[in-house]
Amino acid sequence: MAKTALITGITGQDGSYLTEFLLEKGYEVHGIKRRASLFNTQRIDHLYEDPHVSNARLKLHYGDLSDTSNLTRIISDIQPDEVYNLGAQSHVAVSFEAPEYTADVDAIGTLRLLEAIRFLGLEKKTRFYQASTSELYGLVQETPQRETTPFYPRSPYAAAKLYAYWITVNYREAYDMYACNGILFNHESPRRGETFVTRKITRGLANIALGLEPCLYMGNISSLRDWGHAKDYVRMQWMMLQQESAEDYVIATGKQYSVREFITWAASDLGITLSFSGDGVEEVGTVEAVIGDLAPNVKPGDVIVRIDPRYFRPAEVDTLLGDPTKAKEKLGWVPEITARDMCREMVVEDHKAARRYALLKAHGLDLPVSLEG
Ligand code: NDP
Ligand code: GDR
Repeated sequence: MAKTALITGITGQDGSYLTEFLLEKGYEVHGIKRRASLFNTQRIDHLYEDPHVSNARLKLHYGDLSDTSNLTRIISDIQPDEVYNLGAQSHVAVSFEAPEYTADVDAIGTLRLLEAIRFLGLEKKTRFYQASTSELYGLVQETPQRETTPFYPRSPYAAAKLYAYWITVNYREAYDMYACNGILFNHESPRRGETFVTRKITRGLANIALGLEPCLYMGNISSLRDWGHAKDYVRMQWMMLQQESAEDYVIATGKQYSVREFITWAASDLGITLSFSGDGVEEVGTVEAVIGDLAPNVKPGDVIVRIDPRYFRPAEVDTLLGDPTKAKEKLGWVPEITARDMCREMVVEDHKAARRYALLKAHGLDLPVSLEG
């Protein structure tokens, strides 16, 4: 019998890669999507089969992590073997603007799912994965961060995820549920949301290269992150649910780079040599040289990166570096894609998109490029 999985957040970056992965493993995959006024399933459209086909293995349900009865009904109907709770208001900066909503969805939403599983008597059948985060470490107490490093959340998002982390541990201990936390460090891909820093950079610089945007406006570019590829990380989410006992794992690469370095990589993938000068909000990125034909609209001397304090956060997480030793030793997991290669892949995809857009523009179809960051 094929296993059945339920994924919250199926329309997001990780949801789409996990769906691909589970379908390939033969699972029947159910996903919860939110009702939106525009289509929001672009990341999984390539996987979606005509629902009128009787053996379709991907099924979508309308729902929301803020809606208890809806979650309970979906879980009751599906009786899943595995639940992956990836749904969240996942943007740290946005959580300062919408703290209560973030707490409701990211913290209480997790409780709603766990309680639905328990209430329906599925606590011995259904395995539960919680998308925990390196943001829990916030103001870091130890470097590198591992499973035993104390938490110190620095945002409403991280505080909400702290509750979700502990309620998952609590349901494991109180009800003997197979429930575990993946403490995942930042992971990216060409499917990353456009307002997270890596994608903002690759998309912004590709647009600048083709004359669609004048300049990239950034926040704290000294910030240090441990970036991996989402494809490597969803494999680990599944592995965590296939063990004899439920445990929590740090998933990271063990390597750290600054946002400034990532900008330099992305520029270089477009043939642009960039140098940074100035301090604080006065810092700028200036073009030194351009080689090749990927950036016809950029020339030496152009300032294409500036700092805009609006992207600074009320409380910042300056540095994160994970220690994935436990995942390597216990599960044999090793990340296969480096941050540098991932950056290249993202630039290639965003440059393709920018070229398509520039072509439309050249033919009089001038759609607005969103400059939101
Ligand atoms: P995304 O922001 O790409 O996706 C979030 C998903 O959650 C989307 O499908 C979104 O739907 C859905 N969602 C948002 N609000 C609700 C709600 N109220 N009810 C139901 N679904 C909702 O995130 P990622 O794929 O990058 O991350 C997946 C999970 O992993 C998140 O929980 C995130 O916090 C966590 N995480 C991510 C890391 C990363 O670096 N990517 C690292 C560590 C943890 P819609 O498409 O309609 O917006
Ligand atoms: P993060 O990711 O906050 O770590 O959360 P993000 O890519 O948003 O920021 C990383 C770092 O870059 C700095 N930064 C900027 N960030 C954004 N978004 N835009 C900017 O213009 C900018 N300039 C500098 C940030 O200040 C920060 O230090 C992500 C999310 O996916 C969470 O859901 C997840 O839990 C964590 O990663 C691990």
